[in-house]
Amino acid sequence: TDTTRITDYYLLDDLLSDEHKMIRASIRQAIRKDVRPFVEDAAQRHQQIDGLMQTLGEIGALGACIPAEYGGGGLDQVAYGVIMQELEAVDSAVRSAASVQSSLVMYPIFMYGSEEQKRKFLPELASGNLVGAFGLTEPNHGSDPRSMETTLRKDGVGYRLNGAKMWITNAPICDMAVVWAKDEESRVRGVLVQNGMDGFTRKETLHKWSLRASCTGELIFNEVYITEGDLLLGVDNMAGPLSCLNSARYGISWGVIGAAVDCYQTALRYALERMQFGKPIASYQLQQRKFSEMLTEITKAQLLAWRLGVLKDEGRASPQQISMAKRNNVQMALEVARESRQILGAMGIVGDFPIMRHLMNLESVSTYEGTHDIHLLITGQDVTGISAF
Ligand code: TGC
Ligand code: FAD
Repeated sequence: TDTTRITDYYLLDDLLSDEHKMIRASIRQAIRKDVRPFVEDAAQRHQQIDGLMQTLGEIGALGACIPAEYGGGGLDQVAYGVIMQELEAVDSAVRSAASVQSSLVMYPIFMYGSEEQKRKFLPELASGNLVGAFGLTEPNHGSDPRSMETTLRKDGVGYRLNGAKMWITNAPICDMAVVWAKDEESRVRGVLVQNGMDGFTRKETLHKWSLRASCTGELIFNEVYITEGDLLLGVDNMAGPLSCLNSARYGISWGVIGAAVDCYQTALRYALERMQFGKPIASYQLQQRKFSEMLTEITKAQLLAWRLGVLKDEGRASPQQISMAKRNNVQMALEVARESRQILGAMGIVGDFPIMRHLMNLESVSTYEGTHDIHLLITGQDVTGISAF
């Protein structure tokens, strides 16, 4: 038996349908052929992967849960999770691209947009012909988006959008963005901003040590004219952006397992071959403890993600349950990446292996979509009934 292949220790595949397994196999095969060969170079050069969104569209990795009539996959939540896991096994930047497009751009248009907006944007986003971005975070408001300063002011029959969003995935290359702003009654409104609108500019954030194969940047609005048709009329409070986060955070809870497994398998293969003191390093108890603990934590994370997916499919997953899984699984993946890097010794720091890249990526994943601390406070509030924010 090739022990490095065993990462489904509790035979959780039995919990997946044949369709889930088929989707996983097809995404795995495509992503490893069409994207993985280019990831390391893109990350080293701090450039996004050429044509990534279109590739993701072609292989069916965008809008998995959006109905087929709008170009989506019409799949269930577990299928979405399985897809995210395959993407993040390659690189968190790849999963990030799909998370933003599917959960943060397509989802709000589907949930809160008009029929016209759905028909106009969803098929183009699903195919990857359009790249979307999600603007919630601002320079002065990250964990506390409710205090946002971006405004939507009435101007004749339309509105004027002013403000700035920061740390926005795909901002520099986006064709359109779902942007959250406060109107004059302090209601939180969703606005569809398109590239080319007067007063809308984008700026790239440089020198990142993390998610280097993904581009991040600012969205800046200076008196951008917005019509009624550019607004998402189905929501006017924080539940709008926060509901999108539920979907993306859920995807991350699956995705990071992919990154963790990639690190674990790499380290195990290495430890079985690397000889020190005349024996493979995998034969030493200290290293075996690391592998045992990593596999235990991976297995617990798999169970959490799978169960959350089932609850989500039944419409029973609470935001607080999603927070618990996002926080736990990202922390698990970070620890697995760190341990795996140690096991490779000096070899752990070079790009010949994917571990350091995963490790650096996961630092961002632990911050975005709600920080490690914020998710703990969400659980704390749920347990005690007292907000500690
Ligand atoms: P709070 O007063 O608790 O709630 C305000 C209203 O929203 C409702 N709500 C939710 N609805 C749906 N889903 C959720 N998860 C919800 N959480 C709260 C709530 O019921 C209430 O509704 P109503 O009708 O009673 O008014 O909200 P708060 O302002 O005190 O904030 C709570 C807090 C801190 C948990 C929230 O602000 C938060 O989650 N902060 C973290 C910010 C965050 O996660 N930002 C992510 C930005 S996007 C991103 O990072 C993309 S990375 C993309 C990638 O590359 O993958
Ligand atoms: P802050 O909120 O300033 O937090 C700083 C520290 O203080 C953290 O450790 C936090 O846990 C802690 N803290 C904050 N409040 C409390 C409290 N009440 N109690 C205890 N500790 C607290 N945002 C988008 O809208 N769209 C995107 O596409 C997007 N993509 C991103 C891509 C990358 C690569 C990164 C790094 C971020 C991205 N973000 C995006 C932003 C991300 O969501 C924020 O960085 C995140 O929400 C945290 O906000 P902040 O960085 O301002 O940190």
